Amino acid sequence: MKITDAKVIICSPGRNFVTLKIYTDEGLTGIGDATLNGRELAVASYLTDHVIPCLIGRDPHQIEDIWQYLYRGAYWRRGPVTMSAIAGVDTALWDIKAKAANMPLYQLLGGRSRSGIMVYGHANGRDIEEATDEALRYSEMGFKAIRAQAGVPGLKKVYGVSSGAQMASGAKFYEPADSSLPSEHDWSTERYLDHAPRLFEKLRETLGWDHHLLHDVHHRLTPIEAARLGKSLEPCRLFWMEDPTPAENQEAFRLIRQHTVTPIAVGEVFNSIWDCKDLIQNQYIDYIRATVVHAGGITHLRRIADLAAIYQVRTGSHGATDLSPVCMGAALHFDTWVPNFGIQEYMHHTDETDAVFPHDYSFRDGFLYAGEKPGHGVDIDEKLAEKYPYRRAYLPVNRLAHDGTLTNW
Ligand code: GCO
Ligand code: MG
Repeated sequence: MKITDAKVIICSPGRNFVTLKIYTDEGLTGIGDATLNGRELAVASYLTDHVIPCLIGRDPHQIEDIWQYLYRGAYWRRGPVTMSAIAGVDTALWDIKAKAANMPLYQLLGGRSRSGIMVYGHANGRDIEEATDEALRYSEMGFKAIRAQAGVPGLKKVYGVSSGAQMASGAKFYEPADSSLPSEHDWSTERYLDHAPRLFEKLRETLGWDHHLLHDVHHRLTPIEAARLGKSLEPCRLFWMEDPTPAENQEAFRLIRQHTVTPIAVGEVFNSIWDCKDLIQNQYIDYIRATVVHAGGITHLRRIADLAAIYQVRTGSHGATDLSPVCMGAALHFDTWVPNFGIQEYMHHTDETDAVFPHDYSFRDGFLYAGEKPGHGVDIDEKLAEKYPYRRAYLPVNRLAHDGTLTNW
């Protein structure tokens, strides 16, 4: 088989997505997600201008060789743009290989390791009461694991909390890139550290102890602040505390680890095994959240998961709405196979997005199930996609409430 062509499809059915479609001389096609929230066009150019010309004429079955060719061949290794582009190619090639084998992708990876994929949904509210009502709603929808976020008294806008309008429309999600130029949020660590434990006390009081509860810190704390948060949340027995501090310096997690037994998850912004290596080998973390789309595709994510398995670190892949259904489909096949699976994030896409990307995965009673169609089971309706052209949209920035210093959100 030979690759005859490839093209990048950019569309915005509610939000922006970049999809790579690869064509072969045998008529089989495959698609991969290459979306990088807020920097979509950089990946699209990387693919169109620099990667696609190198793919034509290659054998799509040589997935590993093509991965190495793109990774080593560029000389400039790693980074979110490069690795999302490679992920788009890699995912499309696995899709083609599985279609050629007439098997669902998880079968090629090594077969089924579990009956379904436990997912966590996002309950959030402007205050503790609203977040608790949302958590109850998620419990009624069947979720066994719920991530909870609440507004903080005295702060106007906190990332991860839906706007009033979104809540009123009954949305089960917030949109990460909410504006054509970055919107400005405010932050106070002092207020947050006093408030967050109260949210989880209320959730345990209301929901009891049967649900897994998760919380995302969005890299906002220093290691010692994160240690304090982890300690104060211990009585509420969290499934994990996510992104407690930025991980550019992996060593920063040692201090958190020394002070708390609240499990730690990190990795949604990681793009290679090198971002995870020290965290995993030193057992500073419990869950690695790298994804198919941002960490070089299935070929590379498998390597990360295998390293993690040696140290009893489990997977917990990022699955926000800015990762397209193509990524979700591929992730679910990966999750169905991977031996050290932990949990999968699941934020509902909009109906427009679901229509553009027909898929065969399904949600039932707190679990997602990969479909049985050959490939990863997700397609793109190109005609419909054309109706939703790209619209610039950015993630917010965050400033300290008392003096406006730019900080992490
Ligand atoms: C999560 C995330 C998202 C990200 C977003 C960035 O855990 O789901 O933190 O909200 O911020 O996906 O593009
Ligand atoms: Mg997160």
